[in-house]
Amino acid sequence: MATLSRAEALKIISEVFPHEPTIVTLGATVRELIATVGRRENDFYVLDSMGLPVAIGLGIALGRQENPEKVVVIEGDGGLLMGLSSLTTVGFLKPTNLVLLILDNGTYASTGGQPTAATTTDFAAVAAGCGIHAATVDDDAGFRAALADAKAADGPMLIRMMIDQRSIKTPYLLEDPILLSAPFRKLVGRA
Ligand SMILES: Cc1ncc(C[n+]2csc(CCOP(=O)(O)OP(=O)(O)O)c2C)c(N)n1
Ligand SMILES: [Mg+2]
Repeated sequence: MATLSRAEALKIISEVFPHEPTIVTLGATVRELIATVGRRENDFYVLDSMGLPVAIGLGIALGRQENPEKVVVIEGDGGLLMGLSSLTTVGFLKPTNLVLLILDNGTYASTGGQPTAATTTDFAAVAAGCGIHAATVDDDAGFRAALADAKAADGPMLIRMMIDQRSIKTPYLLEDPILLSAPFRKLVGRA
């Protein structure tokens, strides 16, 4: 049973991966990350391009193969379902520096809590079937242990992090996406 909220999960992720290039999905997850952790130059906010974070993370990871730092993707269950086919390419190309973190609340929480097919889909089994090392975790200790594994892993890893339905109220992010992504582009451009 999930015991952590999305904001609590995001805080733990930011503690384990404070400086790594991080592709952050859309909707409330972006706003909660900014509200709980603040803006970081290593975060790329995907905003409304639902389903693309894994593909974006894969491209960035492939471009940094000689850099030991991990590239982290934070995706929701609904977003992963939309971009599920990207997992086959991750398993095919196996970038050693890619970490996929799926915050699974079983719903499209950002748009009203409609249930997703994640409730009947075993993401860890799907990832394993694609050739990606994977784990499912549902509490603080499990999150931290799996994140430590992913940080040390010699290959791509997917962690399905079961979270509860709690959301925090946050203001909309209405800035120009080009300007918003400038610090991240500068960071990966020089690394
Ligand atoms: C192509 C597309 N369809 C729909 C949306 C609207 N939308 C924004 S966030 C979201 C839900 C995302 O669900 P999930 O990835 O599970 O994240 P959660 O909100 O549950 O944290 C939807 C449907 C969108 N941005 N793009
Ligand atoms: Mg969700």
